[in-house]
Amino acid sequence: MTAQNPNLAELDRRLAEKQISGIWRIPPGARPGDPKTKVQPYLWKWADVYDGLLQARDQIDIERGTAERRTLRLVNPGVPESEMTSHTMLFAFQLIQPGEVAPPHRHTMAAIRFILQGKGGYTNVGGEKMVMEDGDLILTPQWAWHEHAHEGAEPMIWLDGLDVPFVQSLQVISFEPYPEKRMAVQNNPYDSSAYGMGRPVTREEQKPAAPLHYRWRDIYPALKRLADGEPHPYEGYALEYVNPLTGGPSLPTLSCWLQLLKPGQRTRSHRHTSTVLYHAFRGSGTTVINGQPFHWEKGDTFVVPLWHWHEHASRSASEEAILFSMNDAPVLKPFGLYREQGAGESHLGL
Ligand code: 1HN
Repeated sequence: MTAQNPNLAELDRRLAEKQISGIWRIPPGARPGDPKTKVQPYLWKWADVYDGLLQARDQIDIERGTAERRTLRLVNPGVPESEMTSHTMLFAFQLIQPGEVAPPHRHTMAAIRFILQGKGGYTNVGGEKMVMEDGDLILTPQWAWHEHAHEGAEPMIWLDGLDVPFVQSLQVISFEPYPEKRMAVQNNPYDSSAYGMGRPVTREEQKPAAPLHYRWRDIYPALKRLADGEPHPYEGYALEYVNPLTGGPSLPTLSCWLQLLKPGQRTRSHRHTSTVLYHAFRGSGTTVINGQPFHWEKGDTFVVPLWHWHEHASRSASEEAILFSMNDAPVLKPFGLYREQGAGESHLGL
């Protein structure tokens, strides 16, 4: 704000020369009563993503040093210059062809993979070979070496979720290619979560610090059991993928959920200071975000920006809807910045 008083304007100018600024220069609008975000509610259609992946399949070869991943990012129209999905998180879709290897590397960003289609691909994280199946969630903790490879017959597609813009905002991005062409697969007979809550007894300490692989075949029956009970007013039926060692979120910066809406089910509206990226894994529904309806079907992806009222409704009379989601609540809660507010009754304008 430019000062009206010429003496004050002169003071501001002299201070600015010394890299000093009076707090009176902050415009009143910059101190909103409510959190404000540039991130906009938005929905990406599966047909557009899928078509883009198929075209990229024909034009991009996965190569070390150039295109290390055949990955499409979802760009939020409110933060276009960042090419990120929100101010804290990135959702991207990756396609790998039979016989290809996405070369090994590591970075200070944490990543998750949620598997969408194909068979025979695997991710190697820190030597642990995890074969990908539809609906599986696989974690790549920060600074863990990882590569993807495909021993199957048809293209594999998965959803990548990362904390890139958050790590970027802290200016602590580091990236390192693996010193060799391929990562070795650790010579242990199991992957860390093949036996649910059990851990095979081995002669040596071969186990990783925490399980990295959450299987559809385990989580889906668990979600169905949850849906035998009372629904959560704002979430329907939702499971958070927890780190069993800490009881905390999937990763230090990201929390992943799997959510079920029964046919015709609708939730009440609420808002919170975390941002959520949703991917519709099954079924169809409508999410109303600050009064604007977003209709989603299997494969669509949408963002609920922070402090935006939102409620979900299933749009099928016979089929359940399943939403996979990732949120940034873990980077808010430790600092007392997580807030949540529920509305009274549903005001879903369907
Ligand atoms: C990355 O390393 C992968 O390893 C996928 O598959 C997506 C997006 C931004 C930065 C790094 C991967 C990524 C990424």
